[in-house]
Amino acid sequence: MEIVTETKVKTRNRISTVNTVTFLEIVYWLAFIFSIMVKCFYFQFTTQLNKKPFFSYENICMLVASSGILLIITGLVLLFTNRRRVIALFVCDLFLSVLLMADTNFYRYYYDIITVPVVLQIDIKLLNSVDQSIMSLFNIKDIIYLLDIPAMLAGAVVLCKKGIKKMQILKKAVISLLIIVIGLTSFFIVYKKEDVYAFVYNSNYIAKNLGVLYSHLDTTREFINDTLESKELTYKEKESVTSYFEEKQSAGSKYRGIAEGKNLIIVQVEAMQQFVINREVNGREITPNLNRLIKESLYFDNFYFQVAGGNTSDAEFLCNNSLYPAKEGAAYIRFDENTYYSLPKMLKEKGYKTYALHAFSAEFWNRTKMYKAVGFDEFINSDDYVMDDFMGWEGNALSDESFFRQSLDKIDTEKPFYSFFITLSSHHPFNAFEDYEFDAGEYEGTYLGNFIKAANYADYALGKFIQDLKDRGLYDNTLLVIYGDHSAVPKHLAHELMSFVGTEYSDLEWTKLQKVPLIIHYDGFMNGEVKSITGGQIDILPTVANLMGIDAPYALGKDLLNAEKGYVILRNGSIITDDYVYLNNTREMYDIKTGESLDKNEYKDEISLLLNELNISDMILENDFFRYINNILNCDEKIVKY
Ligand code: GP9
Ligand code: MN
Repeated sequence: MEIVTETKVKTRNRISTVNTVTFLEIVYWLAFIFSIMVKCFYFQFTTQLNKKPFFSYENICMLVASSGILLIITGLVLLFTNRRRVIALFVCDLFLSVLLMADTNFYRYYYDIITVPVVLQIDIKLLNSVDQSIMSLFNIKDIIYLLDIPAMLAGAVVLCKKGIKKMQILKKAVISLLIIVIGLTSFFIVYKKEDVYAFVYNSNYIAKNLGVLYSHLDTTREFINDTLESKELTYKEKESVTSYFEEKQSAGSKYRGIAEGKNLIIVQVEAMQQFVINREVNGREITPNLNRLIKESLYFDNFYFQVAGGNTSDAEFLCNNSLYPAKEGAAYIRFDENTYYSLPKMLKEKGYKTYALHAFSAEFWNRTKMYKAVGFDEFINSDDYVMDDFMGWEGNALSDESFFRQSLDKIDTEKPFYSFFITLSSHHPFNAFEDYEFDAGEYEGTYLGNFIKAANYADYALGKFIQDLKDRGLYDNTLLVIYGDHSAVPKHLAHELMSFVGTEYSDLEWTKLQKVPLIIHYDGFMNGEVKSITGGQIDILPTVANLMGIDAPYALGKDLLNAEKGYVILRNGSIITDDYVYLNNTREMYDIKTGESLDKNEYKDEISLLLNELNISDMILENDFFRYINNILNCDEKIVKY
């Protein structure tokens, strides 16, 4: 009798332990789903991909699609056996948390989500160079990504110790299938409603509408397709690229060759946005030297940066090749063995010596390799400079002043030359300028205030450089081009910039602020003229080529001095023209002057035509199109037919 009771008690105890463990495991799974959902939601809003009110139709769609993807992941993890499934769930939690945290920081700087090509281009050694920049992008609230990790770890340990309940294979398969089906159904209900591939692929649009998790799956699928796809263009693709260039009419030849045979100096200025030009703080000009130069130069005041995942390197790429940046990652890293039809190569054909100068590690952005492909004869980098003065970035980068001072001695000025200078001091996060002598007034101590100081310093160094050119007798026989590489103020600090320029935030106003200055100086040429045609960095090559008397038959950009209509296409598929702004993230369209909403359907054909430039550029880049062209360096050569 006693033995029977004891067995019953033992069985009851075992059942109750099993029930407790099952209960604990269910709580564990729910905690996983809840915490990842909260993190995804936080990501969508901290990046401002999605906006308040939280429960708008758009946000609910994003939420449903994200939960769908998360359920699919959960269903798949459930297929692991016993302890493995709890460990797998914890690993999943950890991986997704770290990924979302990295995405957040990456997005704050690059306005994009991390993709496989981006991960493949990370160079751990060079990460040290940007650690301050990365750290400055952290927000204390980002701790949300890590809050559950200790509890989830403790949960996994407890569950593994107590012994996970073995599940029958069939039962497990049914539950997991059910979860996956629910996940797939909720995802596809939303997916069906979205025209995610209308006009052009845009990972931000996808992330905004279907959630960051799906955006990752989508870009990874895209990467796998690209990797498996043949690198040979199909006949149809070759036809579309060749006919694009054949049909692209030269808009005219005004001012052709006015600087023929002269030297060419292009200076790409780090993070120099246009809003500091001709602006004062506390009665003092931020950029007095550039303002003075503009008065004796040709100035473009509707000139946008077009960079993507390659940031500074993309600006260089746009300028020297007149191609769009890569769809994913940096062209400098992914396509460093391509054949390019570049500005240095064109000038070399004319007997110029070509130099790229940048006082930083030669490996950064894979410049050594890429400059060879682009055709620079010499790359003068940090190894070639005496590190005698430090300013700005990370506190250990050569100052722009010293960079310019030393650079001109390294160029053979006896022969015609093209020198491409890339400055460095005014690099994000600008906190090295906190104590810099320029008084930023009410902006003192703010991010924007520090940028204003950095811009003032960059301007000071440029002023000295211009004086040096004059002293050496180079100023009057050189075509001097100065432009900024990309933005300085990230979107999450938009409020600082909006209050500085005295405008209310709107997507349209923010977009219109994404400009950089473009200054072209040539002795006596259009001095003091301001051109307001809309353009971007891709237009530098054809504009400069025309002034230097060179043909640029394979440039995707336009000659800003001959084009009739201005426009700029951004890598994310947004378009800005002289008349309107089309935002591919929101699919909204506005009259650029009045801000009035426009019906995008009325412009559908024009938008598709303009966005075709991105496809042409991608085909050229991804399939190394220029290697098909005979005699690449002979500008008069016709495109070969296939
Ligand atoms: C480093 C410099 C910075 O060489 O060009 O690049 P960024 O971080 O601005 O892309
Ligand atoms: Mn830069």
